[in-house]
Amino acid sequence: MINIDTIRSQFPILDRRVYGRPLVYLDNTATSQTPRRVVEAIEQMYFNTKANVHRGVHTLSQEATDLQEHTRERVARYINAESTEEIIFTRGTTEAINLVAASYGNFLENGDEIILTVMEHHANIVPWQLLQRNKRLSIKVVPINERGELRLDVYRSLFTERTRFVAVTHVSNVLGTVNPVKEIIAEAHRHGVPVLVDGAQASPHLKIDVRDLDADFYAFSAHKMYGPTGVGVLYGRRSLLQSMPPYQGGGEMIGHVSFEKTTFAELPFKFEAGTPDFVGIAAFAKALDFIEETGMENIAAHEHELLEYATERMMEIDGMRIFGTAPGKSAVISFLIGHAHHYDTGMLLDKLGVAVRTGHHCAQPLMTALGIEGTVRASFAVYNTRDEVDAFIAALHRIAPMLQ
Ligand code: 7TS
Repeated sequence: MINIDTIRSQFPILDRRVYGRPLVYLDNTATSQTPRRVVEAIEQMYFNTKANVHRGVHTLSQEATDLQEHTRERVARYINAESTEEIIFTRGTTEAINLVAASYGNFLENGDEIILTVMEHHANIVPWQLLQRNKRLSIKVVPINERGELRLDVYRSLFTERTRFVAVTHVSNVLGTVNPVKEIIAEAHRHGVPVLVDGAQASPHLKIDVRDLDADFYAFSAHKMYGPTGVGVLYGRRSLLQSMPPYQGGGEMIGHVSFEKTTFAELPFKFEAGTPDFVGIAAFAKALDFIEETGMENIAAHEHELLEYATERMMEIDGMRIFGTAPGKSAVISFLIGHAHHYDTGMLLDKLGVAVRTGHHCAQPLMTALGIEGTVRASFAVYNTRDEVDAFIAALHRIAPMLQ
């Protein structure tokens, strides 16, 4: 059980008003809000401990390095990685996926095939398409059924002897579907094919265990997990990371440099060129503290309750269409009211203090598959309340007649 008042008191932004009304923040899928302790950690670091990591003999540099490496240990524990060597800090999920595509992509050859799904975020589509500039690679796409679940029968049928990689989202940022990634990975491994899981929408809401999933790569962003912006994580299986060439070149990632020959640093530093966002990385540990203290089971149970309640009440609205009805889905509700434009709905909700996202949600192929241009999306985090759902529903009742 959670104490919602204690939780909300840690998020000062939740007290603000929009157009004179209390903010109802339902855009958590895009980014979550940040508890005070994370912002304080950033301030403390700038005021007390700002020094570049891994470079100095001096005290501040060592303290900064320790803070960064502490977060690496916390992240490894959070996803049950075997070793901190498998935790690479990036700018976010997008950069983590680009890293894998660019680096592992070197192993792909003309005629090879990659399997993606129709519900991928552009971040897990475009990096793979970029590889097609230099190689003749084909991309095969797993479709969905009417509830927004992946067609696993089709997935299984897509493998050929040229399949070299599978990249799939754990949770859809539009439909909320939680994909059976363990099963998806097991199937790929039967064909000797590695799998990247885009965990951007899973890591804030589900317990992640990369060893249980047997994932080869797992990518996520701190800013969606009550953490700071500008920090992401790529988990990679050690043996794969060891075999892969560096992504970017620069400081921190080398063993020895000469103009004749350069050697690279050990893992994970081989993939961390240049000065990282060490302040953000240090503060990210406080966001993980917040999640662990609150308890992932409590977070999931609370969000699930809000999802059920909101879904049920939304059906009161004439013409309500909800996209994504998979059992056990995550707390994301994409919808349209009759034939009203998603943008108009979102703008009117904003005027009533309710923050939702509208548009294609960086998932245009999914919109095409659904036969729509975009949706309105309400998404929940641990600090949302039933009262906020009531305010959201009241706002929908108010605007629905204006939109018909
Ligand atoms: N993958 C998924 C499934 C996502 O939902 C997002 C961001 C990303 C990757 C990219 O993450 P980033 O931190 O590197 O930007 N999704 C959204 C969204 O749904 N609305 O705004 C951002």
